[in-house]
Amino acid sequence: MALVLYGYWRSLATFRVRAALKLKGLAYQENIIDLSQGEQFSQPYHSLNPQHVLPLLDHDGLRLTQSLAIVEYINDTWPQDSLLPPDAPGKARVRALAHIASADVHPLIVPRVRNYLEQECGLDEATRLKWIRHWFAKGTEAIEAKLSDGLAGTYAHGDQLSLADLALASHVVGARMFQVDLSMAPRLEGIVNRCLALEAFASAHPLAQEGAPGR
Ligand SMILES: N[C@@H](CCC(=O)N[C@@H](CS)C(=O)NCC(=O)O)C(=O)O
Repeated sequence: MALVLYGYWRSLATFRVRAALKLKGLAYQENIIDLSQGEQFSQPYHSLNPQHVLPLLDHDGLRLTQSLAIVEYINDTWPQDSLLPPDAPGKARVRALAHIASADVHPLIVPRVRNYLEQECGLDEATRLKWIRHWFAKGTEAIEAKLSDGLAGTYAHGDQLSLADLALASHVVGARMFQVDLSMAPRLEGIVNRCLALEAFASAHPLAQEGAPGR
């Protein structure tokens, strides 16, 4: 059985999948696709993922894309210590939290969007940073409100780690990369700090990867 993850140190979506692999105790190889050099558009990677985004997980020749779909695939294939609660309302809540971070916020701050804002819309760096911080702040507010429903515990959904924690950790790590003020979200920060204290999250963290500054 071989698992090959195509990723990049800075990629928040790769962080979600890397942490899931580590939580499940799965051995994998990581192939670096350097987003800063535009390697996602290179022919070898184009032939793997014509959407030109990371991550991609190859499981014995089966190519999987989209971080949340990949995490669910991992969870279905290696079901021990499930990353989804057993009940339908719980699953819906966990997925909703994951989607705020991964589907509503993250797509607004990825390199292709930042490049478009710069090259096609002529926005300078300060305005692009304002855009990024704005969308992180809106998502953070929404997540904090949802976490205040009485169902969060040590982690986003009670005391069991879930798909939501993977997405919320990537959200907070991304927000911190762009120095977003998270003081309005003490619940979110508390949950993510507890996740990041775990070896699986700490070793999957973007700044712990080859190529990250200071490594
Ligand atoms: N919804 C996708 C997002 C994929 C995505 O945008 N990945 C970023 C890195 S985190 C990327 O590869 N960006 C390349 C680009 O924007 O050119 C997922 O969760 O996998």
